[in-house]
Amino acid sequence: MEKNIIVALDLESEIEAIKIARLLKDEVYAFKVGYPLILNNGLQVLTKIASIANVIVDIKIADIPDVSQAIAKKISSYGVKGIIMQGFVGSDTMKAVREVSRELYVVAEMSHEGSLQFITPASEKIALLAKEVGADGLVAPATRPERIKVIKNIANLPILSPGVGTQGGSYSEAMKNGADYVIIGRSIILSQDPLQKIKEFYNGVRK
Ligand code: BMP
Repeated sequence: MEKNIIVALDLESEIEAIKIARLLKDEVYAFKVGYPLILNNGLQVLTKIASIANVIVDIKIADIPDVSQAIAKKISSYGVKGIIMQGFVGSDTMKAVREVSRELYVVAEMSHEGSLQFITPASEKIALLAKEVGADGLVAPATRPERIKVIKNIANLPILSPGVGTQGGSYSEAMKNGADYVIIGRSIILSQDPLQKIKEFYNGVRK
């Protein structure tokens, strides 16, 4: 079975992140690296994690096209597999980031409660625009698995789904509803035994 968990390395310590990355590298599709690691250790941390396994950078780019493109270009020079951006900024920014990114993942809908206020009402349109600009995948919430299905049906793009474990979503429900990859952070990285934890998701012990 292809490993389809993306572990979110939301840690401040580079030493700890590298330790977990080495431990889990054969069990993940990729590691998601975002602000906690980058702000505490600099962009070089991306190259270090990328030498262990695939890295998807999640700084949810959401600026005007030129600035977003400059950010994505800089990030892309660190040997990473993909970049996550916000979709609510619209297709001009998406196109600009697309041009300079290896793989581009667009957030269609978020997993937290606040998404319902602005993002969820626009998520289907975001998904369609992301498809039009040639995104490689969409982010859709495991906390609302029925939304994964809707977003997948609309855009027919691979879905990366966060919100499993600590946020209350379920790995198996996300998969049943069409998630291709599931993003999991705290319930794996803060566990006493991350390797055992990730295996429990794969073998169904942990839902
Ligand atoms: P955790 O499993 O610890 O809740 O982490 C989820 C990860 O997914 C975090 O890195 C967070 O930034 C990201 N994420 C999310 O939780 N919801 C979204 O809608 C989009 C995300 O990128």
